[in-house]
Amino acid sequence: MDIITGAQYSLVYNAFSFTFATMAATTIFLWLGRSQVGPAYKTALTISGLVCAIAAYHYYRIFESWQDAYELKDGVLVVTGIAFNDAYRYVDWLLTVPLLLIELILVMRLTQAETTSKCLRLGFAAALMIILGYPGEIASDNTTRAIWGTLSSIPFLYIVWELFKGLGESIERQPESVRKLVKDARLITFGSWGFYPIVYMIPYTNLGGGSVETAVQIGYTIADLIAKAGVGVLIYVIAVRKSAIEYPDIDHQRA
Ligand SMILES: *C/C=C(C)/C=C/C=C(C)/C=C/C1=C(C)CCCC1(C)C
Repeated sequence: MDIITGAQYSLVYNAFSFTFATMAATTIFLWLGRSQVGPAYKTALTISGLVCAIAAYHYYRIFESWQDAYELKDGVLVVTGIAFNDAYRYVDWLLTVPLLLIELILVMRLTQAETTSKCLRLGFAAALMIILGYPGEIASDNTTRAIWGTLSSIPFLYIVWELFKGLGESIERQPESVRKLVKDARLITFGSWGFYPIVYMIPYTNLGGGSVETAVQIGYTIADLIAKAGVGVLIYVIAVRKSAIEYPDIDHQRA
């Protein structure tokens, strides 16, 4: 473990705690929101809530692991020898990243055949991207990190291509009032996802060890908040608007 300052420790500690609360609250919001949408959109909200629930659990575990890794001795922060467990993050991503792509596809309400084939291809590519990134994340030397990072970027580029090329045509078929929102959801997904490989490269900067650890933890945490809670709420708004058009008899709350 790298030596970090007391201020860096507190910053990461508070960020993990805040993120646990935000993910848990968003889960409740998204699941309660199911009652405001038509039947075709309920699964999209169930899955969006599930993503935040899985993340809330893992942030709680990450938070505990962070507490176990350091202790204050005579006013000085020291490492306890219990390693901070980065695997929670990657296990979380392995579950949530395919689900995030599925929630985006579900809210578009494509044909059944299109939905199945896109969910399978994108879900598989997303899982592969995370699996290939992990050996690099835990590697102690930067060459190994670069090799696995490069391999992981191949499925990542495929996903970006599918989001823009494959889903592009389907977006043009969305009702006009939600077309821009669906495009925004795709753009925010792309923007926040693009942030992860940048954070992954922080160890190549000439920041000191403790600052690298802090910047990586804060960077991934911000990206997770946008990609999971932020996109989840956007999916909710799209689902409510589309339901108002497609199920005029349901009493929707305006969103
Ligand atoms: C909720 C978590 C999300 C949306 C995580 C997304 C993660 C990525 C897009 C990670 C991508 C990576 C690369 C493209 C190369 C370097 C290794 C990774 C795994 C950080």
